[in-house]
Amino acid sequence: MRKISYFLALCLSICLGIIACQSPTPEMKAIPIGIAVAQTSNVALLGQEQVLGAKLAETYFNDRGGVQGTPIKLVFQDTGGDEQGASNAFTTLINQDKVVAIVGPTLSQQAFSASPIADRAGVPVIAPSNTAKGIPQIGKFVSRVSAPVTAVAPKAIEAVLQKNPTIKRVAVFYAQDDAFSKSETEVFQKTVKEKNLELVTVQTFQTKDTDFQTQITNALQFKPDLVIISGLAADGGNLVKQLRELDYKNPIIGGNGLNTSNLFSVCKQFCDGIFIAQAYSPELDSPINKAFRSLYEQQKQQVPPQFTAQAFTAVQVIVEALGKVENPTSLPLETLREKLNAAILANSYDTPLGKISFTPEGEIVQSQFYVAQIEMDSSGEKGRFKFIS
Ligand code: 1QQ
Repeated sequence: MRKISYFLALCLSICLGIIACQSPTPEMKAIPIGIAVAQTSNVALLGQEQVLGAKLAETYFNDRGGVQGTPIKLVFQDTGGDEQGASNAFTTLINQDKVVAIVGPTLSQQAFSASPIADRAGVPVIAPSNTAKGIPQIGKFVSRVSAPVTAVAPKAIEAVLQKNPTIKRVAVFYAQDDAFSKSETEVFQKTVKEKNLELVTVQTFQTKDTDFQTQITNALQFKPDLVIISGLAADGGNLVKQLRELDYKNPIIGGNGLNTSNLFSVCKQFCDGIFIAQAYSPELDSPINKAFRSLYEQQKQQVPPQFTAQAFTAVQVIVEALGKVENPTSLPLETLREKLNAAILANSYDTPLGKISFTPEGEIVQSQFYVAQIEMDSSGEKGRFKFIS
């Protein structure tokens, strides 16, 4: 008797076990996607533009049925401007918010700390603005929609030389405490040499610096025909302003860190004329870019900037790749993250940046790049990026 009841109890527990194992995980009501960019600190000058791009994508794709009928839900964690903030934001998104993937962080400097955390946890990361060498190589879960400095930076030098063929002597400035700036200046310096220009001086600063008198005085002794700056928006803007105040009159190239209209309030009328290469053009003639541009213009009454377009694109890639995964909302989270990463890398996308895809390593494959020049109005308060190539 005892044996029979033991046998029955065993059967019952096995049956219950099977039922429990086979019952699907509760279906997600909305698919959580993490957005970890700089909403505070000096880096927010760049991060603010990314927040808007991600939100526009959330609205746009949810209006079109989300992922196989399930909406997406963005979960924001502010990274601030440093490595620790980015690592904390990533950890919270992975463990607490249980996101399927992360878009972020803003800076390459932050990515080298934060993205390995997601990679170890098997969470796909799409970098919306990390352009330094080595980002996709962080790990198999890390890819980027921000074209690398090698693809973009040389375009600015080519455009300046077209307009000013007599340029010979080049002074380079870069922020030595920032991974992106160090990577970008290497490309600028290499291009200068390849174009047979003379690199007359290399000056360094820190991204938190506000006074550049010493470096400018040093550089101007060499009488440069061109100044090239790799830094971020606040430091870069102040450097431009002080160069002009100290009577430097020749062309200036700004790198990707100066690629925001938030620069205008820093260098005001002195921003006028800065050349900046672009990985996005608002003029791109495609239905998705027109839709994106019109959503942006409804909010901002101006054309969308690169960082907004790249953040939109990062969310788009995740949404469209989720659409390629079979029954994504009924998969265990770990499996979904794994399959999503494979789908991200395997597919191609028609985005506001143009048609893009990825190398197996997660590097963006993108074909169109542009150069813009900043044009300030006479008050020095308002400006725009005028595309010249
Ligand atoms: C990087 C960058 C920054 C300028 C993005 C805001 O390109 O850190 O890689």
